[in-house]
Amino acid sequence: MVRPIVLLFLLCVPSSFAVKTSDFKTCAQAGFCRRGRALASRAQDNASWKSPYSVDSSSISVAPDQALFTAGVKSSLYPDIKFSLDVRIHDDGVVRVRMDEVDGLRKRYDEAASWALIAEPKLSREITWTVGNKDVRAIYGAKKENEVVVNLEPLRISLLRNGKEQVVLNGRGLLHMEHFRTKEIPRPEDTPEEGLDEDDVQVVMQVKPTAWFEGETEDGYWEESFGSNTDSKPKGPESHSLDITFPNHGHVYGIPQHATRLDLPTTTGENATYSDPYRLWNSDVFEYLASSPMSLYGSIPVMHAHSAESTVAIFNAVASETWIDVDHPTTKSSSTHWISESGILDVFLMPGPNPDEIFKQYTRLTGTPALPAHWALGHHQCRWNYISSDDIRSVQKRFDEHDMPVDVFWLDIEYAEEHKYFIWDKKTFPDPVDMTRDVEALGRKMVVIIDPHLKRTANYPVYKEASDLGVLVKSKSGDAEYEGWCWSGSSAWIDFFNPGAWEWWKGLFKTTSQGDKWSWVESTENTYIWNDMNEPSVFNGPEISMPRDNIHYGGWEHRDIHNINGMLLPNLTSQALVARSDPPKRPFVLTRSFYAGSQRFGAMWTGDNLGTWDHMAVGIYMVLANGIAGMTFGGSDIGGFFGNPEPEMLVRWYQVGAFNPFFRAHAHLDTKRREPYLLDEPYRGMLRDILRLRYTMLPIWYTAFHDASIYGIPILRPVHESIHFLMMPHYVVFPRDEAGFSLDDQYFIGGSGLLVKPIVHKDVTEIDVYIAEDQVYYNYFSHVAYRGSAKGKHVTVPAALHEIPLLIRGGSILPTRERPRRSSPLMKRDPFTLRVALDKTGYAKGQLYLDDGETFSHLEGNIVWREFVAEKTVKKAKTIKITSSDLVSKNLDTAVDGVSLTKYDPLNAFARSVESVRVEKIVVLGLSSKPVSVKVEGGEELVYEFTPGVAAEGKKEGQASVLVIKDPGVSITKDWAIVIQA
Ligand code: NBV
Repeated sequence: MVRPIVLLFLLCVPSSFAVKTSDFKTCAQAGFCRRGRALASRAQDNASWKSPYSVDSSSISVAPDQALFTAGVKSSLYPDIKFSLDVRIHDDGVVRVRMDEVDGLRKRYDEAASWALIAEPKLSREITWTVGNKDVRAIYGAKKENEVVVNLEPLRISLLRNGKEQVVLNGRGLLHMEHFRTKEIPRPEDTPEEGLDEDDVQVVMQVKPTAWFEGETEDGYWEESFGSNTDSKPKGPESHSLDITFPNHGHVYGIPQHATRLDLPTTTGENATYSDPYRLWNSDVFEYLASSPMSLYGSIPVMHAHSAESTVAIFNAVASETWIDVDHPTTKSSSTHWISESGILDVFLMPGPNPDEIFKQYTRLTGTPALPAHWALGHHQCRWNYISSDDIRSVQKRFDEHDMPVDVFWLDIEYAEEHKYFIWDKKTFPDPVDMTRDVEALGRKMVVIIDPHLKRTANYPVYKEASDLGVLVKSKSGDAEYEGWCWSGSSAWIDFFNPGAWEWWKGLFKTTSQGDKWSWVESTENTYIWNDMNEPSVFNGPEISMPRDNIHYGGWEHRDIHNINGMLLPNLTSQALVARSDPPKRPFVLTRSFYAGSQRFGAMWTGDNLGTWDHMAVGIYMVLANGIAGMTFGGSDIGGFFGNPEPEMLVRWYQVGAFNPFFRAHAHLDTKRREPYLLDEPYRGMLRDILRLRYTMLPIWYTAFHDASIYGIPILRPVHESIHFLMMPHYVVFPRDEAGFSLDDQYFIGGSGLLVKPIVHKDVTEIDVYIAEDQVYYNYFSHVAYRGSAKGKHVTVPAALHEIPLLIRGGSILPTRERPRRSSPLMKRDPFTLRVALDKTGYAKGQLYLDDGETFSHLEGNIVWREFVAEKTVKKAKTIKITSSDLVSKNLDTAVDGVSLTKYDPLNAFARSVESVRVEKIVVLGLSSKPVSVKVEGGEELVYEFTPGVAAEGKKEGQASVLVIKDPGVSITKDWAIVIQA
């Protein structure tokens, strides 16, 4: 049922079913990008091109005892303009380079890093700079392997490892920081332009661009129009650009979010895949393309550069619109060019030298992904819109009737009266608290949407209070509230940069009355939040967003902060959810817009995808790219937001979703209902199996999330190397295997050893999976053993519609819970199964992390964290012993919130509460012969079944042997050993 109010707003969005590219700028339509690219092509055409920027050697100052030096920088273009440079080396080897304009006509925005970083990084005390005539340099690292060199004239900064350049800044001489200037005085014969006041014309500096470098004309300096919108650009030109070269790395990844491959295709050079640079400008792109460098909802300016020798990464902490050109001048090198509209230059160089170290370096800067509540890893059922509280009840009933597990029901914007978020539409949701209680009764939760636009009407308390507090974004005059058009009609936006908004926003989510302040008494502690439209999306704004000359707290223009604006809403909302209960519970906030550091606040999804095979595929690459940039808790709308997927596509899409960290089905208002129980057989049964599979694997997912929250390792890892439990994406897992550097359609789940290759094409019955090592991999379902090769090998894995290509890497132990339940909280006391997949030497290892799944008491040591090891005992080589022991974290420098988990009491309150939870089955794959005895050490003989392996003729693969040990009677919290005597 579509009510009239909805129809009204549907008219506001384009009606065709393909992106309207004309709604969004190309580089050529953005003045500063055009200028930046033109500068690069002038440089390319000029063999004697030399950067005009140099360090003023008389100004170099080295901080005593610290790896920090500052200097003045000059540009031969504008001798009167001063810049400052500061280069510092953190105690973990990360190098930070900052450049700003000094004593300029205005101040440049310099706070982007402060929103992304968790703390001011500590500088190394062990490094000293050597100041020479031509350069300033520092050598550091345990083996003195790293070196930073700052060449003075022209300015060029490089980071070397073992004498080889890893990253070079301004090596191509494209560095440019457009200084603030005053608009040129009009010539007497010209009519003074409207809006030009006396101040504008008093100070006249040399404003003509320096032709060889800046071009002939003032291209788009003072005002720009796009469509029907005009950007008044009161500060004039202030962009900066920088070339960042990776002379020894042929692959670059990251800079999400774009709908493209993980190994970033080129944007310049002869065979460029795309003609425009990658754009970072958080945007609500309606029906986005499945392959494009266009901006999407979130922006993380983080790039990894990789080669078989090393990995290095950069984080460019800029919040304004940024375009990035990517090229590979040779197959072994990458060159990139970053062009940003405003702000200072603030670039972090992460030396690696491998992806594992990069993740640690990056998460030390911006934080680890928050450990979500356990239920958040379950299956989420969403739709725009469930139309009433009875609709929710009946959907819940039907899931239960069909034995399909689900943890969360979601409500989109139509729950809110006139799209006044928080305020229930009582015609359709007369009893919101009762409805939520009905959902809670089965351990489930509700997620409700709260968009950032506030309907401008005095009878809406949230708007009224925000307006009274003066915490709304202002229009370009700086005085009046900005008014734009969104779902709620005439709307205003909270300025979360204003600290005055913070406590007030947190108060709104209290479920009890707060006196004269409005609070959400019609919600419960199981009402969680979805933040959409936070780019922000503004229907009548330029490029469906806010005017760049809008004013935020501190007088900053929207252009300066746009890409971080979206992260503030989930930041404050997650704090609000923590603050509403005592003891606090872990928050859940889904955000569409994000920036570096957003991983601290919750999950993201890839927005309004289409129900096409291409979109299904690109969703995987996007989740991987977001993951390596820290935003690990991600997923795409299952089924595609737009369209009506045929049953085959829907089945495949659920298979993809079940192997994404965030597993949510969602659909547009105009689509047909497609809840999994609505499908006919055999599809319905297939969907039930997939949902159940996800639930059996929740212990694996939760352990992986815990890893990520501690170590900063992405949850989806495009494939992996070492025999230890910390593993990653193909280039991360096998960093030396060139054949896998572009692989993004198969990946490992956390450190579990599970390798999955979801099917994203129609009519597939089998598929090639790449195994990068000489190791045995087992089919999760059939136990067929595939043998890889040190040179890399493709194996063929069955993939009919009901089958998911899912392999267990030899050497892994996987904990699962195999009793189907309606929701994950109902599984809390269920027993575990351990799948032991022996490697070619008869060894395997795995881990299991458990806690109460909802509070923060895990930070006080209320956890169960076990390591399982299966190995041949030294004395009796024919015995395999599977042991369970407490896992002690070995690397604690990224401990959560400063709480070290090195030691925890194995008899802590949580562990005691689950000590009766046992292992009900152990499945051992790959034993060479039938055991003569299987017993718990020091105990009775156990019941077991053994099915011998069958080697396939002429091939190295065949059916693995399977030993099933029934009910070994051991507790999941205790130490024990099971001895398998061959
Ligand atoms: O709130 C309605 C939708 C939502 O369902 C979707 O997931 C968001 O990405 N929302 C966008 C606004 C309108 C989209 C056409």
